[in-house]
Amino acid sequence: MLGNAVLVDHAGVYESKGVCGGAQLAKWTGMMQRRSFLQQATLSSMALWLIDPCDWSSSAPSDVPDSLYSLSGGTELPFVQRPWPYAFEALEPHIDAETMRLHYGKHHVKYVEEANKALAAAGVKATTAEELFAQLPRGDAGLRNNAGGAWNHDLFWSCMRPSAGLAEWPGKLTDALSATFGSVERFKEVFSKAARTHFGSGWVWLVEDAGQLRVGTTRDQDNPLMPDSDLRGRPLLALDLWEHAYYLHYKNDRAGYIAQWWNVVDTAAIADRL
Ligand code: MN3
Repeated sequence: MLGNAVLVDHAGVYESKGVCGGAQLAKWTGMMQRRSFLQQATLSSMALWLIDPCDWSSSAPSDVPDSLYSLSGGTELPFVQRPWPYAFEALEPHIDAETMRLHYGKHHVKYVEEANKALAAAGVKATTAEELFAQLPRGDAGLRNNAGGAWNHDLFWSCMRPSAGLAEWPGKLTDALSATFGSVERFKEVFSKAARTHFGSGWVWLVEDAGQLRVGTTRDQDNPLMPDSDLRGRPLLALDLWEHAYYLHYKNDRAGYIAQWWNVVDTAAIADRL
């Protein structure tokens, strides 16, 4: 299915053409005249998705089968890479377009392909993400890393949205983070420090575990749904700490990447997972 995705926000209007085709790269065009028209139409300054058949937060495109990405979602294997929902340039300057093209179009594609091959070869069946990761043997590194890579990146994409950082943090998320960490700012400090100090490749997470929010990291493509990972819980927010996620733009400045990433974090998506 092809379609146009239009995002209206503080910064203007992004129009993506053909992004739902998956292989086609979206083209970003700033359309200030249209922005002005839409603003005059008394649309909120909050980000709004319009005419967007690819919006992950609403209904999925009808020709994309459910895959095992949702938590306890009753979906099934194989993994299917969901269409990229907006222009790759739309996360700039915080996340550059070339990094996104490679990350989504090469790295994630490969994880999905290899995960499906390995899962089929091993005869693994699962109907939820929890069920899948609960049964992956630690000894099968290929299976574990590729299935983790397929799933983790899908969550990562859904944690970001153009200009998301301009929106206020949802009240229930603010309350939950404040109850655990003291404040949203303190949570961001804890999360960022964990990300900066993680050695080597991996991920940093905000998880919910038995009613408690927790921040921690995992190695390689491990995730908190794996029983023997370094962090356990239900993932609410994920940040990719592999160098391929930032090296083209930030080089060795992981701290800079982490600091800028907050500008594209979709806090409404985190709140939805609470
Ligand atoms: Mn990655």
